[in-house]
Amino acid sequence: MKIYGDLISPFVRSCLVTAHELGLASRIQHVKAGAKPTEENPQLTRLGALGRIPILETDHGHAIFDSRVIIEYLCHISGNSDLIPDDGVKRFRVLTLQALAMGLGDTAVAVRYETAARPQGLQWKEWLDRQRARMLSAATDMDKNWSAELTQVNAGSIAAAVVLAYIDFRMPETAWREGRPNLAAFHERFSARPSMQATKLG
Ligand SMILES: N[C@@H](CCC(=O)N[C@@H](CS)C(=O)NCC(=O)O)C(=O)O
Repeated sequence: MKIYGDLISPFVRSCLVTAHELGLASRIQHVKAGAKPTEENPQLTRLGALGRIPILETDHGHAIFDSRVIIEYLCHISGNSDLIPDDGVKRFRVLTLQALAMGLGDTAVAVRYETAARPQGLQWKEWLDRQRARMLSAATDMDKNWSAELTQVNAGSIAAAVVLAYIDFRMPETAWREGRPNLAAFHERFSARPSMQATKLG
């Protein structure tokens, strides 16, 4: 199977980290494909109308997206129920942490587009302020309320580690560690995992 996308995308990297954690990495070909906010990439829209990354192409030629569905697919084909547990309480805690982290990722990517891609003079300061405040609120929530889930390897902790690394890479001025010792310690510990090292940015 193939995963299309650029590793810098936190959504692409989350899928690849998941593949490593599941022992599936050798079965996946990573096809480098970029998605710009103002340009269609026909290689991507051939597979999925939205033309966003990541897209997974199965060995049967079916396209699967978005990242959360790809992650669920990878868990499904490997018969793994640790990354997304079956047990109801655990399952929805993990999926909600994943939604929190991916929501932080959506916000960070939107801020990146607004600051790096949108022409100067057209940028919307109040909107940027709100997105930056939202990013810090999400980090505070992770620091305070998710320590049990963040000590495990699951779909939520993978997304959290990857999205925080994206923020460090793209917007290092974001002081998300300040006053958030639990999250900072989580990130340092998780970043040392072989799955993170094998998909390192930069
Ligand atoms: N919810 C999607 C988000 C994917 C996404 O926003 N990808 C970005 C790259 S980080 C993209 O394709 N941007 C190009 C565009 O939106 O036109 C997922 O989880 O896969």
